[in-house]
Amino acid sequence: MCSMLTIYSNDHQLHRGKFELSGSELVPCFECPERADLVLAAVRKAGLGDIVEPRDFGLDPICRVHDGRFVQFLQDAWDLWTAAGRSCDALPYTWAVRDMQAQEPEHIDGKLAYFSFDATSPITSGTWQATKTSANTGLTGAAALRNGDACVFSLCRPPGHHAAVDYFGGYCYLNNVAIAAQYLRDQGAGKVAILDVDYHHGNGTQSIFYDRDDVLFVSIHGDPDQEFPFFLGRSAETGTGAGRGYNANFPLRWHSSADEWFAALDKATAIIADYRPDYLLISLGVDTFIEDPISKFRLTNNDYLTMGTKIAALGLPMQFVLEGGYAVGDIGVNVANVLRAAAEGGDSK
Ligand code: FKS
Ligand code: ZN
Repeated sequence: MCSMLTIYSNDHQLHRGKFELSGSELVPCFECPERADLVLAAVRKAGLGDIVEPRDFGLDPICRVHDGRFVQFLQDAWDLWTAAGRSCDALPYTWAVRDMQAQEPEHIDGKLAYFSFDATSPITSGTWQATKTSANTGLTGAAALRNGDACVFSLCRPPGHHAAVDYFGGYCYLNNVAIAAQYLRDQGAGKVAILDVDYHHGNGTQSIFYDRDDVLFVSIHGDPDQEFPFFLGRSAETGTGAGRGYNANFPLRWHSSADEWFAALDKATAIIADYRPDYLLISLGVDTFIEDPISKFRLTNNDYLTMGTKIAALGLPMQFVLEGGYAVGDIGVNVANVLRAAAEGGDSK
């Protein structure tokens, strides 16, 4: 049994997108502030341990992962958007593909396109502040691990696992789990493993660490032949250069059962155990839930207890970093179930 430290800030409420495009209709954003509010309430109710505010780490640990021009763009985007006379959320509408020239244009519409890969991630007046605090929420959790905490939960919002070195998308702007992993390395950790259990492939995290052997990335997710983000996440993607063999993808078809999901988890945890990392970071999305409105797996409330138990059985210091989950009525219960079971199985040191 270990006590679970939670890191949380109200700053996430500053990021409140209005609409996203869904099957050619504009619908209210699935990634809404209520998600984090409900997770916080469930964590409180479960009495898992202390809940603290994030510290401010400044831009340096962010820029250890992300391109400086991209970070500057995220800070400037809303002002450039309003200067262009716009008032609703900022969204890109075109992208540089294949034989086009990927270079940063002058106009905000071009910059939005250059620094993104999809149109589901609105930039609003409070997006940068919420995003920066979300990264600090991950960093504060990583610092707690470094200080000897065995179980930590970074209640991040906006999420991060789709954001790469220099592009945002999939509701993600900065890659919280990657920034935390890099921070652990910079603070002297030898090896870090990232297990991504969100329904969607963590393309950003994979891309950031793809050529490295010091951070292992393992993901279970909807098959990219059927599911967002479509262009990364296949099982043949195993890493490149020094990183060859340090990336593992377990894509599963739509409507896969909980048994199939847990069979993949067993393979994923075996790879992590073999790697013998100093720390385990978990990109925790609960959009694998049977009632999730945008996803097609079939996990139930109790399956999240099993998930927590199996992750804790690795016996590693662990940091959970919140990613997706859109069945708002159940997001709190499902996240708290993973954390409670993980804390029960966790090391007491
Ligand atoms: C319905 C299609 C939605 C975008 C899906 C983004 C998923 C985001 C996530 C994260 F953890 F990052 F939040 N397509 N209109 O759940 O992976
Ligand atoms: Zn997801």
